Amino acid sequence: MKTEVVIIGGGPSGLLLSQLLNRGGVDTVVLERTSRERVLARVRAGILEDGTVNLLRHAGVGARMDSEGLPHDGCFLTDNDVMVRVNFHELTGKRVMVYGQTEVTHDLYDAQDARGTPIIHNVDDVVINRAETNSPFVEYSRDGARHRVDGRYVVGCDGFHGVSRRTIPLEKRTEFERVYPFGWLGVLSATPPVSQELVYASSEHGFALASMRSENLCRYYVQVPLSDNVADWSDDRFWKQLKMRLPHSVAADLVTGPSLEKSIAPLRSFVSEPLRWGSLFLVGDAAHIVPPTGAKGLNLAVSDVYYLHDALISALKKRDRSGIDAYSSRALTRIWKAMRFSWQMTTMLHRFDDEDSFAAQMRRASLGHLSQSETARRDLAENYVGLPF
Ligand code: RFL
Ligand code: PHB
Repeated sequence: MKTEVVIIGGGPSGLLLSQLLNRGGVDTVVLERTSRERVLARVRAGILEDGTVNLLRHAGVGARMDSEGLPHDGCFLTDNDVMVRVNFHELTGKRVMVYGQTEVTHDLYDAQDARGTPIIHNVDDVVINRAETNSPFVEYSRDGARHRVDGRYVVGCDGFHGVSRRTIPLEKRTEFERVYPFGWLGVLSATPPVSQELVYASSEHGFALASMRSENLCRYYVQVPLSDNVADWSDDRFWKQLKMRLPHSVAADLVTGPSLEKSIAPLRSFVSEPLRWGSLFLVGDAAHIVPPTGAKGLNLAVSDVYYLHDALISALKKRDRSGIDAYSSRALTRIWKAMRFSWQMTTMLHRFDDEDSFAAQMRRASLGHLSQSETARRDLAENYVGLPF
């Protein structure tokens, strides 16, 4: 098979890149390790930045998001019973959209099907060959046979555990990493949200987040030790812990119900630089991971896609390579700012096991400052709604 851009990974970044390239007249082939059903069964991000919302509209996949998504003007940060509201809209003129990653991915699959783009599922043993040259090709196994796709460029959208990043020789890249000593236990439940807006709750019992997917579907998280397993957490234990961590006035309205999904995700900050090796580019979680506290992961993948789709269209249709030459440094400038914000939110809101008494006072002082300073709230709001692409 021959195409212009081979995309490895059919998650949100691979599908959005493919959709934008196709609309710009560029042919793509998408290779995905699992089935469509498994990609759509992952419960992940829930918050879309203003720029993400606009790019999805521009890609022709905004209709269902605009009718079913919930625009949010602000959120709450709390320290035990003290609550601070950050009004994004008043402070920045922008809002975020509550619309699940699963739904975004669903809309992208529908749009790609309508265009007839080849999305090949259940591929194994993907190998990227001659990535450093102008004639790369990708091999994979499917249905007991080995296949080959040739392209002018290859883009790795295959997440943190994919093959693309590891195809770049270690001596050609630098990794930066911070692993946090806790994870998030997430529960999805068909119950009405405890609050109209998200609540990021810091408490002496640890962090909790009250989020949602719709008027009758909630997503809640509690900070847990890395050694915990999902089996350690009955629904009952989860609801009790959540209640203890939310402010009393919020917890009083909590409606509980059976969990529809329950999973634990470790928290990590990670960047691999640069995002290009010859004809191979990295996008999204394949190149960087943020802890979920600032809701930045999917949104960062989308800003990478924004820079790269434009650059690839210019390179392939106008023979202008300046965009692909600048891609890595342009994307990394924004990535590091989101890294900083996610790390700061994580540090400000979580309890660290080995922390001293000073750390708890710093958290308290950060939230106290936020409640008193409009400048501090504006800074948080500006980062939360998303820095410009
Ligand atoms: P994905 O979604 O991991 O997709 C990668 C795809 O590549 C496939 N793949 C391969 N395909 C072919 N060959 C191989 N060798 C392959 N290896 C892997 C995989 O099967 C998969 O389909 O990466 P992508 O597209 O870059 O998207 C990134 C986002 O998924 C991620 O950043 C967000 O989910 C992070 N995140 C959040 N981001 C936000 O912007 N806002 C949020 O509110 C938010 N909340 C979250 C989150 C992530 C979480 N977890 C579970 C890590 C909440 C949680 C709990
Ligand atoms: C979610 O709804 O899954 C969610 C929302 C905000 C975050 C992280 C996750 O910061």
